[in-house]
Amino acid sequence: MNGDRMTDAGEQRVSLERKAFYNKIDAANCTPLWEVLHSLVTVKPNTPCLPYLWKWATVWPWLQEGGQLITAREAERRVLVLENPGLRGQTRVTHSLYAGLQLILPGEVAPAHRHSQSALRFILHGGGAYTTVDGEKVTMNVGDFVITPSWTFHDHGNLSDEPMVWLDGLDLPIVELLDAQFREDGASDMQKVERSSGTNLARFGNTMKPVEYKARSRTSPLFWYPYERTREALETLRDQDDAHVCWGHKLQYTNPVTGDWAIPTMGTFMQMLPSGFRGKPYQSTDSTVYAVVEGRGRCVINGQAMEFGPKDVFVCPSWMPYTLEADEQSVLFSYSDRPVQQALDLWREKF
Ligand code: GTQ
Repeated sequence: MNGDRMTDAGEQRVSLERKAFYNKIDAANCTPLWEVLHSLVTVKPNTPCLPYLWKWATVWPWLQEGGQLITAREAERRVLVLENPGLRGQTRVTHSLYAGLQLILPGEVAPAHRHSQSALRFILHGGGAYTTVDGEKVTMNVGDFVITPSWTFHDHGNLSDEPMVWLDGLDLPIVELLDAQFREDGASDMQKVERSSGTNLARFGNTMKPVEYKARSRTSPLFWYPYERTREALETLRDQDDAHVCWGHKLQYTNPVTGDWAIPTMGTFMQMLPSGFRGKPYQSTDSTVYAVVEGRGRCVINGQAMEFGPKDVFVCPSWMPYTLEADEQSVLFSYSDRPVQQALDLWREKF
């Protein structure tokens, strides 16, 4: 034999010997690393996640149809899950995150429960529904970002006369990966309301905090970020600053007390792309879910253009370069697992 080179017969013999060895160790739940090493430790992210865009015009009739088939109370949460085409059957929009569109019809209640998963709500359609988080009730309107921190009781209801739809973002796959799931039903469908809309904003929404405040978790104690304020900030930045070549004007939501992420597992952002904006290619290791608040444009990724308009949701997978373009001034909400990756020194970006 000369180095690694073998005769055909020699190769066949080695291959049979190895197979026999693999079979033998397989019986005791052992397996050879060398057969899988390069698919495990890859040169760059090898995500099964694919780019995809859900048009509001497509899903809105289905949400309404779902509304005829089951009540919010019976469903507990009446949600159309946005499942990534590369991850079908896994109830997730990226490898690490969940997304769904939740419908609440006038007069309906989604009963109180709590779970260790954190949730974000981003309001896409309608107004006047509420969510109560640990006894604090907030009314939600289009463009508002609302947090349900881990292990807080929450029930949702709609006292308005129009259907309401919001995007649910949860860290379900992350909590599943860590086998740290817990859930509990509330004692009654609706929690007793101790404080209402406005109180939360007054306590934490003015770069101040009550002197007696003691943090109970890393999640922001401010859990209602009204669109009005976010939009006003973005308009001022648009008028004052140059747009970033990739992302225009982009803000990240923070815990106002610590300055850290609003939710420890999910980074949340809002950005404005000026009319006519043509972004440069951008890539990062955090697969990102975008929801369109206003405007029209496209996300070009993998040689394809995902044309977006109001209330559409689209996803950009890890490390795939993409560009954002706006034909009209556009406002995009987004979320990703960036806080987790940064906490573990894993996050990278390139542009
Ligand atoms: O509103 O509590 O889309 O528990 C998925 C799981 C929403 C919620 C979802 C949930 C909720």
